[in-house]
Amino acid sequence: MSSESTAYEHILVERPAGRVGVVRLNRPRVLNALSSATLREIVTAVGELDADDTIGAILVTGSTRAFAAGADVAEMDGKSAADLLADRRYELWETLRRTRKPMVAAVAGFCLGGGHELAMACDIVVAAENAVFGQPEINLGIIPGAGGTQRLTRALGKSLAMEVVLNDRRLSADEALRHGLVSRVVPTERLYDEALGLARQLAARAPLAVRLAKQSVLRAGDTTLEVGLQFERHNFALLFATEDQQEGVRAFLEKRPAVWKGR
Ligand code: CO8
Repeated sequence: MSSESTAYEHILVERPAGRVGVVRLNRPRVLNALSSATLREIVTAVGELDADDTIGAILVTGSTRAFAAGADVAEMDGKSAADLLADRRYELWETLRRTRKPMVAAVAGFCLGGGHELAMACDIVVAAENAVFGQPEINLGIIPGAGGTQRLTRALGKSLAMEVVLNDRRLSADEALRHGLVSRVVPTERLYDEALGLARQLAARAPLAVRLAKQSVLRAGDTTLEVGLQFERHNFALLFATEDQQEGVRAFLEKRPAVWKGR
């Protein structure tokens, strides 16, 4: 595995073979709490990987003990409503939402508050058996502020989302799997390899089709069925203008693996 050292302070960015970029949260002393600086680094790194033609998928992960235990509570001390309203972090979350390449979150240990919102901002979540998901903001007298009430309700339905958000109900990896918050649960020691394998599979697929597939699936969560179907149909037709579509059909008929160009 080749890796590249970076100038980041709170995260590590690696480029293992297989067109995958890895963003690893690296603040072990505070369970990878998402300080403003950490979030900025994550979004910068994801943006760089998203713009890098040699990368096809992005893996976001933490440590075995914690994916991320939430926003950095120490930073909240003394903050006013005006500070929060002026906070540029919302733009960072928006930037993350516009990432074109598929993002896989590999989650072990605590995945709470803003950490949980970060995982939910990714496209696929792979959980280790020891993962714990939750939105404990209510204990601080606040509520989730980076999509928790919205994405969680879409994933879990109203009743369970209410328990999680209003009453700090924590979900185990198996519960998260049962409710569709994650797509697979793996032994904790296998998490990185499994998630990396999945990211590599995504990275090996036709890039333009992956991009439009991601956009189409995301659209399902925020529009009517009619508009979503139109969006899908448009993207479906658009892909017939690509070289990769022709290559995909030809390769199938010639019984050989397709060679994707991302054109
Ligand atoms: N922020 C800052 N420090 C933290 C955080 C955090 N979120 N979580 C843990 N730490 C620190 C602890 O203070 C402790 O530091 P120290 O050793 O100096 O005392 C160290 O990490 C280890 O933690 P614990 O000793 O508490 O470890 P435990 O195993 O006993 O407990 C828990 C682990 C259950 C995760 C516990 O640490 C905890 O409850 N943490 C706080 C979780 C929380 O409330 N998260 C929500 C924060 S609010 C939020 O996320 C709003 C999101 C808004 C969107 C914007 C996001 C950028």
